[in-house]
Amino acid sequence: MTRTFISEIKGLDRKEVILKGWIHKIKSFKDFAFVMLRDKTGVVQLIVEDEDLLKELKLEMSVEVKGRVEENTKAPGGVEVKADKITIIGKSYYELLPFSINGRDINASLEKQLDYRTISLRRLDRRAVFRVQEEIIEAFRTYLKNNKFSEIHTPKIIATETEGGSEVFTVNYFGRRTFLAQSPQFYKQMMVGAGFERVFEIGHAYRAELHNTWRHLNEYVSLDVEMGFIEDENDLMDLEEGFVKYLFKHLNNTCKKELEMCGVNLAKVDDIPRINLLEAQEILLKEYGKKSPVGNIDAEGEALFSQYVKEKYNSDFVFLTKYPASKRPVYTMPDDKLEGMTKSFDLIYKGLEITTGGQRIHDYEMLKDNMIKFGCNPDDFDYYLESFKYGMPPHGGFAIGLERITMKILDLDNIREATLLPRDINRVTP
Ligand code: AMO
Repeated sequence: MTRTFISEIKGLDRKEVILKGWIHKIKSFKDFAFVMLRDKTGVVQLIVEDEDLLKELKLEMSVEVKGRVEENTKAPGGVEVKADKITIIGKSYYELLPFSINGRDINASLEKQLDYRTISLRRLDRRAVFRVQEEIIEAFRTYLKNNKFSEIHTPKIIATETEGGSEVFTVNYFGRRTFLAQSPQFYKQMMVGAGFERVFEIGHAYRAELHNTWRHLNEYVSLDVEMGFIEDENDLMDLEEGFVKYLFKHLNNTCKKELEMCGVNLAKVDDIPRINLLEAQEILLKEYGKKSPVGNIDAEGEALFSQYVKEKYNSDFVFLTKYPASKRPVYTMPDDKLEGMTKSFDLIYKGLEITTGGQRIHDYEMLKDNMIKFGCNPDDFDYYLESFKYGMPPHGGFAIGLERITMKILDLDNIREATLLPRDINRVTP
């Protein structure tokens, strides 16, 4: 007899089954007990009468159950299993669980939940976050493959920084100073030029952020896209808007139970407003008296502006466009109509930046000149620049932070809740 998953027992009335899983809850009565058994697909009620066995059972042990399925409208989910034999196959060695796995609330700090990550993930509501995250990735991959994108995997140990700034980890590579990739930026562009035309990557990115905030990690998953032969950055915003629409439909189809568990209702996404950064700054000043830093909007401004967009356009999303060249990396394409600005954008979702993107400089001479203007030595980037000598097409792309979009979709308060095993300034274990 092979193992049956809990999700498969409905409809097997009176059949013998073998189930495997963890002891989720025990409710004892005079002559028997209801033992809730949990596996990756759900929870089912077992009826256990063997008193000696019941004395041995402890929450979270793993067990194998041989029993008979009984459909019963009074049982949770309309089905239960009369257990004939339960074998303990994974013993427990704890005295007290660190927190509740079967209760409505966990009643433990986020730090404690992360310290005991494999235990907190046993909670259905904590694991639901990662079921949703898995489907975000699935949707990203399917949507892009349907649009002729190829999946690539690029190195995370790299010779030069790609995003500028000081947020870069160094790696001692056989005595040579190298870096952990802040993003696959250069390689995704190079692969467009190598003939793939349209590429995407789902991979880790590293940022040596010195601060501990609700929205920053030191290692995060970047959903990267790069597309050749574009007209301008609007093609990229069209692509991302199409993805978000597809994603919400996909999640409503595949994660109904998990969204419900997290108390989330995902409304259909309409067209996303595209607003020039300077205009957004003026609106912030006029409507909220909020001053913005030169060429940017800070976290408070992002939250206020989202509020404005929600009221005016009934949208949780907004593209901010045309950031100044001084605030964007060296590879960003300047805007030919707006002096000092670039063909770039951010996507803000419920008050948080979840994406940066834009058109890139594809002309070899122009890119080399821009590097000099930015104070970089083009020789350090020869491996990157080389690919621009052979007819690099106009191109651009964007990157979505996986944990950020997961956090916002599920209305979580801290990015670590949407990270399986977070790396932050204080944490490198588990
Ligand atoms: P950027 O640096 O803005 O752009 O990063 C893109 C997106 O990645 C996420 N992100 C982070 N998430 C968690 N913790 C962090 N420390 C962190 N840093 C960034 C955010 C952000 O919007 N190469 C460009 C993208 C491109 O133009 O294609 C880049 O990396 O969601």
